[in-house]
Amino acid sequence: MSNFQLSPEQIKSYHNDGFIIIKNFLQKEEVNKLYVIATGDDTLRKHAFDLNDMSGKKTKLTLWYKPGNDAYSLLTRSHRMVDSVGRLLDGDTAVCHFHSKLMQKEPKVGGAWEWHQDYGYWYKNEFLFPDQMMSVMIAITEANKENGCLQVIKGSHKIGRIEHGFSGEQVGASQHYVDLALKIMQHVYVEIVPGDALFFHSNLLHRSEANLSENSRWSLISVYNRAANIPYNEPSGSSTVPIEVVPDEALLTWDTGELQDSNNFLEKEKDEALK
Ligand SMILES: O=C(O)CCC(=O)C(=O)O
Repeated sequence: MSNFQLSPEQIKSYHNDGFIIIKNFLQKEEVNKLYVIATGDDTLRKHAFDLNDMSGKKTKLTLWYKPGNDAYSLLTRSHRMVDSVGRLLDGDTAVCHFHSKLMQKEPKVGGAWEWHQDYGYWYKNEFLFPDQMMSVMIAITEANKENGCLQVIKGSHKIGRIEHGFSGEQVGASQHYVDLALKIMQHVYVEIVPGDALFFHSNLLHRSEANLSENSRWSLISVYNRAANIPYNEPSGSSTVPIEVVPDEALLTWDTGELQDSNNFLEKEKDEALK
């Protein structure tokens, strides 16, 4: 999708609902290239860790802070991503990359995520402005109800930050508030196909169920922040470094490949912060 630009209606939907889905955000060849690189990527595998859900099922993920010239980062740094995020975030300082993660929800074993707001995690990093933070999920494989696609509560970002407590190795939002939200707001299953993108606000309530299907559910989630939204308790430093934007064609035309150790990975055993 060359020269992509969000429409005023899409921007309005994001503010009303807390999310937008952009179909075919990536071309088929782009998502195929990402899939081929991701499934053979030794660095990705080396830095992957498991996160237990409440029932002990494991979700595998690899998280890095520093975008480089690997295939995932060329997408994260692409004009269409950074420009879209810049149109959705509050504020006017530079768009920065906080972190990206490759979610590897494997058949039969891939675990669930409890209802949470991402800002439920990031609040403890002492970011002050949730409207200046958001995530973009890119489907690398199909995501549907059977393999544990993301679920969201439409409009729940307007509630503001909800209290979070520990839930297994994850952080979960107060069930009482989730139940109240579900009384009046729509529960949406985000069923998407490879190349589709979901842009969502840091306070949008979301969850996913375990992957009980025969198929993997892989996705790339990149998190963005405004340069002025300084985290006072976040050691990586990445979230206030302006992104060096690359053209949309870079993913297909540049000589690119796997992640590098220089991407600065989160190692679960060394670091308590999971996001
Ligand atoms: O990929 C999923 O199933 C859920 C991921 C998620 O909720 C998150 O990373 O905040």
